[in-house]
Amino acid sequence: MADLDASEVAMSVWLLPPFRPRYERLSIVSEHLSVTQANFLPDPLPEKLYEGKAKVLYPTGDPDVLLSFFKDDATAFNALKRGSIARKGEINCTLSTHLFQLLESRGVATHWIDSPAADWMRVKTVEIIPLEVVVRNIAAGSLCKQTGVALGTVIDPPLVEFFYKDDDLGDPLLTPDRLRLLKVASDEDVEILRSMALTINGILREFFASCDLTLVDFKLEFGRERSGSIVLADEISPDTCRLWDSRETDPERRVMDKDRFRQDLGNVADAYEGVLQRVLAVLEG
Ligand code: ADP
Ligand code: AIR
Ligand code: ASP
Repeated sequence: MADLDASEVAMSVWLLPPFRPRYERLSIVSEHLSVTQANFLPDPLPEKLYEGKAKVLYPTGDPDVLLSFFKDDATAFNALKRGSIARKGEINCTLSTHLFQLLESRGVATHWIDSPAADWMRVKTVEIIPLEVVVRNIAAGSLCKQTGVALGTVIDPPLVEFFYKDDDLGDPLLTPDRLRLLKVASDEDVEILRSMALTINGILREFFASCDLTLVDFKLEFGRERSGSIVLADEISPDTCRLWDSRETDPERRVMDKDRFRQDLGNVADAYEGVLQRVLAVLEG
């Protein structure tokens, strides 16, 4: 979706049938997925704009608004490993919804509009900046693999890293000079992304701590609205965050995120469910 062009969306949208409110739920099968079509969806469901590894984007009657369907499909290592995690779509969409709302309430602009069903989110159309912005509070994953820093080393102040969002290239880590060479974002925008990422880290870290979850690291994506302003986009979930059970010290049992799938640790769906339950308990408590 990195090269989504608002005029292309507009072109495809004006041809769509109008929204028709419908109150019965009926199952339909589109090319790749079976969804329960509800009254918020155009009938028939329009051609998808984009299908990625974890989500499908659909146009709406408004070119500035997209519908994002969260799939149960799971991939890792640039889709070399594929599988499915029960209820992942609903869990990731629900968690993202709550976390985007939390961030909005603390002054962080996001693409989130609403969530008309557990696995559907309405978002503002943005032009995705092709960078994966990773914040690390504790060493894990590629940082350990590439630098030899021991797993679990506390990183203070947190590390902010920029990866080039390009599956064909394997999402390489960028240096400041490579960032400038690629011109994917100006120096000024890179500083805005860094500052937003650190603000988001502060808010999420504190929130997850209240759920007895340690926010080890996470990946963010940002986009530009038609007005030019930069907003947080995509999702925040156990697919995109490393979360450790802070009540647990065992290095395998504490893992409550996609690393259970990546490393074949088992009980993957239970871990995602556990994160949702802890978050809901705090929000509803
Ligand atoms: P991937 O493309 O990496 O396989 P997904 O399956 O999650 O990832 O697909 C969602 C796609 O939608 C991503 O490419 C993401 O950058 C893009 N995206 C996320 N939010 C928006 C938005 N508000 N507007 C346009 N594109 C978006
Ligand atoms: N991430 C990176 N690319 C895709 C995702 N989801 C997330 C991981 C982890 C963080 O970014 O889930 O939380 C850092 O990943 P890594 O592999 O660089 O250590
Ligand atoms: N999101 C990437 C993939 O699906 C990388 C990962 O999460 O491991 O392959």
